[in-house]
Amino acid sequence: MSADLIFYTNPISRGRIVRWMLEEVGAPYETVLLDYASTLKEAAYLAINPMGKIPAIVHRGEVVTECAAICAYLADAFPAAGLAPATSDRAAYYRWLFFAAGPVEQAITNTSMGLAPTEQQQRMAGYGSLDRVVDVLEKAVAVHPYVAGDRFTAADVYVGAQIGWGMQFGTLPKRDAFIAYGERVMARDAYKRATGIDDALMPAPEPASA
Ligand SMILES: N[C@@H](CCC(=O)N[C@@H](CS)C(=O)NCC(=O)O)C(=O)O
Repeated sequence: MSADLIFYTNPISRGRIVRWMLEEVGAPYETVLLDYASTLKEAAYLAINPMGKIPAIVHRGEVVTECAAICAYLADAFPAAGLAPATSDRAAYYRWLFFAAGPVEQAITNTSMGLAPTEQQQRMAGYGSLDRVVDVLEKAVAVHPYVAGDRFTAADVYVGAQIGWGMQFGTLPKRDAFIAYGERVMARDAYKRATGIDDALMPAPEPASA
């Protein structure tokens, strides 16, 4: 019988965000590793995610894709982990989760591809400009210890991963608020466990040629 919760990933991918969330939740899951050059675009996986992208999860037969959606879904599916605020208290939680998955992600991607909207285009681009996004994100993580208040939630997994990787790859500036927030969320045991698992799955480096 197949597992209740299946995780499709590759250690060199956004799947690391979902691994972190899975480790926060603490439910058992089966990992299926996919290869960029082959299995990711084969029919068996396209039947799960027709985008041919990772990560994805299948929980009790239901597919969830998109990292931010997976984080929110897992928080709701496993309420004992306490990773979602009460439904009456989700304003900041939804706001910053979607802000990170939309404007932040798009601004970082476009900028790293050398695309910068003109002032006119910024009105149409959902993120406006990278500078504006960075300023708003900085304030969002500086008000409270966590992005939705005093308690760590699934939104911190996603926002924390965006900020951590953004600073690591130089796509976000190393502002004090980002550094302090990044250190806070990445100090979590679940983050360290997830990183350890994915690091151990990394391909061995090519031997240096003589
Ligand atoms: N919006 C998606 C992005 C997923 C994505 O682009 N995944 C990359 C790896 S980080 C991928 O699968 N790329 C392989 C490809 O497009 O062929 C999410 O948040 O999950």
